[in-house]
Amino acid sequence: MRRRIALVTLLALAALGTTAAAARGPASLGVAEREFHITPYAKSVKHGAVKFNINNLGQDTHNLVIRGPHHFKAKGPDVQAGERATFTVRLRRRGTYTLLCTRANHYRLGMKAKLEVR
Ligand SMILES: [Cu+2]
Repeated sequence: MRRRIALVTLLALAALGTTAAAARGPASLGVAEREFHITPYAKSVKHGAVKFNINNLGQDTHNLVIRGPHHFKAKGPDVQAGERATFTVRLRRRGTYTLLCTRANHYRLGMKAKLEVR
């Protein structure tokens, strides 16, 4: 019985969290890209909609692909050297995600970073 009450409380808290996030709009996360690194400006974001503000500080075109739990994958735009772009994605599940660039061999050269979704 006590376990059931705890579960109901958890569900109620989860519902509150979702409503609050929807009211605020997407969280923003800056991401710098250059040869050959991806640098998110925070290590974690709250689950829900996230607006990635991508800044290509390098000399090559880069993109932003997001991989996450349960085969989640989202592909953002190509960003030309010196340009910025935004990419809004709903990250519904908590867990460890990977931000990467899939252009040419950039991933193997090091263009990947972890992002925790809490
Ligand atoms: Cu790249």
